[in-house]
Amino acid sequence: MTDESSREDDVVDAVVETLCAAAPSIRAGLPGRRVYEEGTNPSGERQLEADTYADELLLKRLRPLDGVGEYASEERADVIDIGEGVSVALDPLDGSTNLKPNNVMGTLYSVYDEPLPTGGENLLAAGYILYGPVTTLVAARDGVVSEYILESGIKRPLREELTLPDDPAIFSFGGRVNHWFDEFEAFASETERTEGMKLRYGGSMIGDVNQILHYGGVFAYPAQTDAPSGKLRQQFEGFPIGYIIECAGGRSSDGEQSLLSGTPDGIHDRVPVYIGNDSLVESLEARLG
Ligand code: FDP
Repeated sequence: MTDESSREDDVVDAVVETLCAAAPSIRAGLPGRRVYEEGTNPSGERQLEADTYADELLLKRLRPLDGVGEYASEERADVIDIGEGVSVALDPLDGSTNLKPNNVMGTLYSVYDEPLPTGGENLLAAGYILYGPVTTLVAARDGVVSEYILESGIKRPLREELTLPDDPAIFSFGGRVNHWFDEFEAFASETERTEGMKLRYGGSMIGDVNQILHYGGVFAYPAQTDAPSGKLRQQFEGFPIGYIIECAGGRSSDGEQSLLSGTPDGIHDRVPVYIGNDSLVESLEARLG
C-alpha cells in the first residue's frame, strides 16, 4: 500500500466515524422537523426541515476533518470546497418522505478520490446509516461489505463480509406502472410470477436495497416514459448503491452497463437504477436490450 492510499484509508475511516457519531443527533432532530421548507432542492423536490437539518449538521461535522477536499449533498446546488483531499457526496436523509408515515430512512455516503462530479470508477468507499427500529451502518470498501449496529454513535460489528443470499426472495420496484416501459413491465410481471418471490417496497431506496442485501432479490427505480433517466441521483444514490451491491457479490446496472461505469455531467444528474442478484439483473438487462 502506498503512503497516499494509506492516508486515504485513514480519511475514509474518519469520514465514516464522523457520520456514525452524528447519527444520534440526526435521529434526535427528526421529531420536530417533519414539516416542509418553503423552497425545493436542486432536483426540484420539496425539502423537509429534516433534510436541511441533516445536511447542515453533517457539513458542520465533516468540515474540520483533515484530508476532505469537497462536500456535496443532494440538498444543495453546488459542490463546496472545504479543504484538500477526498470528495464526500451525501444524501443526508434518503427516503425522507417516509418521515410522515414513520418508515425507515437513512444517510447515504460515497467517498471519491477525484473532484465532483466524478465517475463511479473513482469511488474509494460507500455505505449507509439506516434509521430503522435500530440504527445500523452498512459499509463497503475494498470489495468487502460489513454491517454494524450503532449505539450512541459507536459501531459494534454485526456481520462481516456480507454477501447477497443465493436464492432471491424480494422484488422492489419504484415509479408508476403506467409510466414503465413495456420491456421493464414484462420483466416485472415475470418476476411477480416467479415461485418464491414476493413484493416489498417501502419508498426509501436504502431501506429497500437493504432488504435485497439481506434476503436477495432485485430492486429497481426504472427509466420511465415521462422520466427516461429515472428518479434517483447518479452521484448520490446510483454510484454508492451500485458499489455496495457489487462489493456484496451482486450486480448493478443502469439498463446497459454497471452503474459504476457511468460519469455524470452534472452533480444532480439522474440515472435508472437496477440492482440485485446477478442472474436477475442480467436477465433484466437482456430484456431492456
Ligand atoms: P425520497 O423522495 O423520500 O427522498 O431519491 C429519493 C427517494 O426517496 C428514494 O429514497 C426512494 O427510493 C424514492 O425517492 C421513492 O420514490 P417514490 O415516492 O416515487 O416511490
